[in-house]
Order: sequence, then structure tokens, then C-alpha cells
Amino acid sequence: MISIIIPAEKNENYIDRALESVADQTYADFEALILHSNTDALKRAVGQKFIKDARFRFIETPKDITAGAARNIGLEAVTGEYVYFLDSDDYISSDALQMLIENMDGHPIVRGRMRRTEHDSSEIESAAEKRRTTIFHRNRYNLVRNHSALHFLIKKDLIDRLDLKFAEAEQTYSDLMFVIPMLEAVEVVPFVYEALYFRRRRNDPITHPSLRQMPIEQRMHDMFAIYNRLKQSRLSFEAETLLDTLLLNFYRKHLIVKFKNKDEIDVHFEGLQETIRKVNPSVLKTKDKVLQLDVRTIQSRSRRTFKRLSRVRDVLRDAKRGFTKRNGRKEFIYKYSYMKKPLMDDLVIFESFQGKSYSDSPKYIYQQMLKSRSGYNHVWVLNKKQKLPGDPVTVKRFSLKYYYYMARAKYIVSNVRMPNSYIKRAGQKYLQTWHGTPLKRLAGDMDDVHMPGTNAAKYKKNFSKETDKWDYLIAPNAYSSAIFKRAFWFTNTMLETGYPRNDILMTDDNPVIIQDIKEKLGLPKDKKVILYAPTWRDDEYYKVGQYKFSMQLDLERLKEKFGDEYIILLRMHYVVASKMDLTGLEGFAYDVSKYDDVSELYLASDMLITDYSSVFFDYANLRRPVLFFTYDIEKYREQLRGFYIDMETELPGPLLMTNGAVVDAIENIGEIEEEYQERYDAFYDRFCSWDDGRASEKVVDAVFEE
Ligand code: C2G
Repeated sequence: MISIIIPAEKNENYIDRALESVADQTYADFEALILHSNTDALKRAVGQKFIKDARFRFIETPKDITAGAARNIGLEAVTGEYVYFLDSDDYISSDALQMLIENMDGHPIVRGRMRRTEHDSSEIESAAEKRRTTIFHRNRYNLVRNHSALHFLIKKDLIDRLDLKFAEAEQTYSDLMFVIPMLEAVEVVPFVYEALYFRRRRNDPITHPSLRQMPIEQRMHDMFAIYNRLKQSRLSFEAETLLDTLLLNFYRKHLIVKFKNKDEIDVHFEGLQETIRKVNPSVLKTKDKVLQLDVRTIQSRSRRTFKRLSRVRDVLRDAKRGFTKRNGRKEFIYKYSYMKKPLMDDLVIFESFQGKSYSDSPKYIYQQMLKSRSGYNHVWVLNKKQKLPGDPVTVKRFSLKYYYYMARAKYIVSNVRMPNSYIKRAGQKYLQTWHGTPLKRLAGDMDDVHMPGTNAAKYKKNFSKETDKWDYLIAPNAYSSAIFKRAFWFTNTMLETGYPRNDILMTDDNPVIIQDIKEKLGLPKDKKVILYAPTWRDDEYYKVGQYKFSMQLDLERLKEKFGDEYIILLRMHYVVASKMDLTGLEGFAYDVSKYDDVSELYLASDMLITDYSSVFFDYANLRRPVLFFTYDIEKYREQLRGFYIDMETELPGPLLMTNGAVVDAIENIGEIEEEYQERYDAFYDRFCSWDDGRASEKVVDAVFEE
């Protein structure tokens, strides 16, 4: 019988998938030992069939023990002849155990193949990829480069004879205590290609880190402790190579970065020195020269010498980046020259949508500053040349001047994230206005990330680094305030003021502004205006930051039907790079994607068509009709983002799936308004009631002294 040991603490979301894969095994002679500190609660959470099946044993552990300690408790309870470890957030192919046991061939251990996966999948290898078993000899240590005991099938005899146990005090690297002595005791390990283990890539390193995503501090402590303990016994050269390489890689990957802060060297140098002195010189010789120099300095020199060396190294490394990385030279000057100059207390730098426009809340905060605060100087980040009221300095994003002002301005006002290269200085105040009431899940609330060039874990890590820098964040309504706190991990000052960008929607001289806008855009004044403003799709792109949009709205049909009465303004989201071809639609459809300020377009329109864009939350301030053209709602909701509110029951207008439905709705817009009156009122109360036309004033009062 095979005893499968499954620590299940904190993985309640995934465990059913893991147990399912165990229940599905073609090799049925197993027991599953499921370890948890509250087995009653766990039993309520898992599928009934696992409780009825006596092969699944739920074993209660003390609270707050490490995964290693839980596995050791499992080992005590094992009744099988073979032992196998499965993590409760992973799963295995249905013939995994059978393949492993059949290929053991009299050896005491066997290993199968690991796969990384982000999603639940039942996808198993295609036959073409299948290969026979191979035998690992001296290279068997490569099988634990991930320092994990997973996916070995092990004879219980061997475990007993060697008295193998996991480290219990350490959260991470605990498996090394088990697998290194195990590999030392055998000569060969058969490796079975067909036996698959799916290792889940975890999505939330901030609030639910997997062990690998634990803070560096913890991992360093554990790594040093385990390394030192293992080094006490005599090890084969191969085992030493594995351990030394793990240590050196850890140093290179994590500690060099950590030691950019020189105080960290003071805290950790002694522990590091004691540990790194044990590295086998012949292993060290195989590593690159720069690493060798670092390690030798740590081994034989004082903390002060090492500190001095690492300071020089940081500058050299940044200088090298200066030659290789785009904007690297400017970043170097930013860091080593501009950042050394004092902050300018009266300087404010404004940016909206990455310098793409003079718009959104930063624009209205700026205008309010012009009105009510003298004594400040202003810089606008703008990628195209443009004359602005108040004649501020304008700089292009990522120009040398941009870096200069970013280093020197005491105040930063932006509605999107700053670039990763931005370093927040002590004393700097960063006001983040954000750019919409969230409908689609945000940052920390996202399960998967489908944007190019990133994954959920990376995305969230970067995002939380950014939100850590925000001193103030604006909330347009109570609903957003609660979501922002959670999804942005935000604990600083929330300005619950409503959106500065919506102040203009409440002004009295509306008709005048509207005429102005229509003139500026060259629109006919005798026609009613439909504004079509959809959002972008995470998975449709040309490259990072440039998204595709394919127009599904049948403009020809709309023109034919409504051309006498209406015109339509087409407003693409600012990350959409697709060009529109409007031949034949002249005088009816206008591309206003480049128009700076969407708030002005709201004012100039009589009706909005959108999809999952936050624009409708703002537009509802006008109490004008809103239609939702949601032809891809299933994909958008299920696969891409997920929503915070129920689109079917809570929106102030109908969901329309086809062009036919859109035509009908426009034709009967009066009836729709009546039908949705009650919902519209409820929606307005919930999302618009903080917007009173004075948000800019309140924000300026809270952030900028007179
Ligand atoms: N926007 C616009 N034109 C569009 C779509 C959006 O001008 N066709 C502007 C609006 O000001 C809108 C903002 O960009 O409020 C954000 O756009 P969303 O479509 O909501 O999408 P996103 O940029 O992903 O931000 O909490 C809000 C979310 O983060 C959404």
C-alpha cells in the first residue's frame, strides 16, 4: 500500500482538486493522510465522497506548526509500505502512482516528472512526448534542485532505517533535511516521464504567499540554519555541490539586492560569513568570477571592507545598466545626481494616463491649485506639446527633465502607477487619484493575470511596491474606498471626497461648455450625440502596453438607422493602439480617442454606450441613459477579470449582446429610461452621492498647505 501524506493547512480552496486526483488513481491501494489543525472544519470544506471513503484519513495536528512538522506527524501514522508526499494545492495525473511503482525495479526510491501550472487542468501529455524511464546516477541530486521531497515514491523501510525527518523549526527549505540524506543512501533513482505532478503557481504572494514566496528574511534564516546543520555531517561531493549552489544562488539572487541597503549588511554579515565560509572551494571555483570575488571577501574580510566593496559594486552595476537598459543612462543620473539635490518644497508634478493627456482628476486638482493656492510651481508630464492654462513647465515622460523633476518635486500627483524606476524620497508626498470606480477586479483581488509580459504573482508584487508609496488615495464612493483598501493593501490616508474629475459634470454653465466642446470637435449642433466608450481586453494585444480592439458595433447599420437624428463619438481606451477606418461614415461617426478629457465628452453627449469600463460610474452623475454593449461578457467575466457587482441586476441600463439589441434600445430609449428609473436611482445613491462638485477643493485642502 502507498501512504500519501498531504499537509492541508491554509489550502482549503485547492484541496478538492488534490484529493480528486488521488481518488482517480488507477493504482487504488493507497491511504491518504490529510493533516490539518482543525479536521472538523476541513471535513466540512471538502467533498462528501472523501469523507465516506475510508482510504482518506483526516489527522488533526497542533495549531501553527510548520509543514515539515505536519509531514513528520504523517510519517508516524503511516501504515503503508511506500510513502509519497503530495501538497494540497497541487495534483497528480491519474496513473502517476501506478507508473511510479511499476518502474521502481527493486530500487528504494523513484521519481516522476514535475509540471508548473497556473490553472486546474486535466491536460495530460500527448503520446508523442512520452518517454521511457531513465536512470539518474550521480546526477540524481539535480532532481532536488527545487529542494523538494515531492513526487518521490519512497520505501518506508528506507525512511525508517535512515530515520528521515523534515526540519520542523523552519518554514522553508525544510525538505532538504529529508531528501539529502535520502539521496546519499541510494546509488540510483529511476525517473519516470509519464508520472506527472502538477505544481500550482500561486497567485497571491502578498496575502497568501506559498513557501517560495515567503519574505526573504524568513527564507534567509531558514536557508542558513538548514545549510549549517547539513554541513555538519560528511557529505558526498555531489551533495555539497547542490547545497553550496543553493546557497550561492540565494546570495546572488536575493542578498545582493537586499544589501543595497547598507544597514542590512550590519544586521546579517556575521551570520552570512559563518555560513558562507563552509562553501567547498572546488564548488566555488566553478562559479563566475564576480561571485567568487564577493564570496572570498565575505569569507576572509571584515564587514567594513565588504560594505565598501559592495557600495562600489552597486555603482558599477547601475553604470552598466546605464549602457544596456533603455533609459538606463538617465536613471543613473537620476539616482546619483538628481536624487542628491534637495527637495523643492513648492514644486508639484502632475501626470495623467502616463503623460498621454491633460485630463482626469490631476487636471482638475491642478486647476483648483491655480485658483486657490499661490506659492506653488507646477510641472506637467505631457508627451505631446501643448499649451496649458497657468503656463506650467511641461516635460515628456522618461526625458531627462522628467527624471529631474521626479527627484526634486515634493509633491507627485498621478492617476496611474509610476514607473518601477521611480524611487520615492523621504519627505516626498505622493497623491494617487486613481482613475475609476472598480467594476473589474483590481490588483490584489485578481486571481489570474492575462496581460502580456507578467503573471499574477509578479503583477501583485510590483503593484504592492507601488501602492506602498502612496500617501493619499482618492475614493469616489464608499464602495471604492473599501475595495481600494483591500485590493491595494492601502493603509495611508484615504481621501473620501468623490472624484475631482466629476466636478465639471455639476457646473452651472453647462450649456456654454457643451457648445464650446462641440465647436472644438467640429460636431454638428443639431444632432443628438451617442458616446461609445468601451474598455480594453487584457488578452488582446500587439505588445506590452499596446492593446487591440476590434469594433463589434455595426456602425453602418447605426448610421443608416439613426443618421438623421444622431451622431456617434467613438472613444477608445487610452491603452488601445488599433486604428479605426471610418470611410463611408463621415458626418456620422467621429474618432475622439485622442481628445484629452473624457469628462467633457460626457457633457457633450446625450447617451452613453459602454461595456466594462468604469466610465458609466462617472457618467451616471448626469442621469442620462446608459446602454451596455456586452457581446463578450462571458469571457470577460469568467476568464479575464471577474466583477465586483452583479452586471445583470445592479447596472443603470440594459445589457445588450447583439447589434440588433443595440438598435432596438436606441429606438426605444425613452421606455428604457422609464424601465430602469428605479435601478438608476439606487445606482446613483450608491456610487455618485459623494460627487458634489467640490471634490477638487477638498483634495487640495487636505494635501496642500496654503
Ligand atoms: N477611459 C476613457 N475612454 C475609454 C475608457 C476609459 O477615457 N474608452 C478613461 C476613463 O476616465 C475611465 C478610465 O479611463 O474612467 C479607466 O478606464 P477603464 O475602462 O475603467 O479601465 P482601466 O484603465 O482598466 O481602469 O478602478 C478602475 C479600474 O482600474 C479600471
